[in-house]
Amino acid sequence: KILVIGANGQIGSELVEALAAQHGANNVIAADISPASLYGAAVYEIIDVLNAARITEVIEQYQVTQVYQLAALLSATGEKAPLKAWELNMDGLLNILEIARIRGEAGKPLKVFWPSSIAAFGPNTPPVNTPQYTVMDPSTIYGISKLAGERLCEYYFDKYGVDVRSIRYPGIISFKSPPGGGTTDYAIAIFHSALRGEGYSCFLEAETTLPMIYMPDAIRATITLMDADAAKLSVRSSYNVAGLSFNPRELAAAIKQNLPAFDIHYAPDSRQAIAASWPQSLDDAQARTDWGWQAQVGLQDLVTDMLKNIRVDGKELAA
Ligand code: VAH
Repeated sequence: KILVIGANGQIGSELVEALAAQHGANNVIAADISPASLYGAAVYEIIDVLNAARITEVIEQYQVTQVYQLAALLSATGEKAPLKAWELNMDGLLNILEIARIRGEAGKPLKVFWPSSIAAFGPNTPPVNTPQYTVMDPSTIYGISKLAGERLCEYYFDKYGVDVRSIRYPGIISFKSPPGGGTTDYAIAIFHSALRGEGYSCFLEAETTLPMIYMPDAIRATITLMDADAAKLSVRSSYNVAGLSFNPRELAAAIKQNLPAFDIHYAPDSRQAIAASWPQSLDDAQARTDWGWQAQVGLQDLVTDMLKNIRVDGKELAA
């Protein structure tokens, strides 16, 4: 059985769907701190990831063998509540790693997935084709929690043999669930504005290039890594995974090709400094070598698919 904690989030909601399709809906337990609202999972439990006893109770009840720990506060939200972000992001991960250690020692091993982020890099990280191993000086509490989390994952693997696996996600673009307080979420909000026939006021500067990934590629990367042969994995901190890189100007131009009336203007806010501290593109050669990663979705396909599928205010709209 597979447990997804943070199932109501941007990644969690789609990961539950994909895992249910692969393993059968009754083998996927969707859990979040709030009641099941958005994503009609077959099996749903309320879990606060800061409550280790509750996590253990659900793992025991369903004989869980895989846990995806996705509950977190993202970059922009984290800067408004740094201590809350640190506690949730770090203690949430530590609870899962400790449970996996204890169960492993009792002969009931858990395979764990935990998301890192390009936010784990910082202003002194080489920004173009950022290597798997490099300078990492994150300047947001979210990024600091991701760097610390990566070190914890590698520590629990090396010291206790916990089979924890991780991906440094780029900015994830999707249409199924509302984004959760990220800096890269301009690239989702822009589509809502375009489809409402409104101009978009972008909170990043036109030339701020960031590594991004379309949700279907992000989900495929996650499941491929979790299904990979453990012996092939040379990285137990977190893998660089690249989708595509673009900036607001390039994204707006691609949208304009489909919706000629669309217009963008720029009103950078505090999120510009966050984005400017992150890389522009990633070297994901290690993921390609170890577990066959290969991005499939480029900018034109992403724009076409988003315009076709995004629901603005719950209404289907002809793109
Ligand atoms: C954020 N979408 O903006 C998340 C992600 C790389 C960005 O971590 O915080």
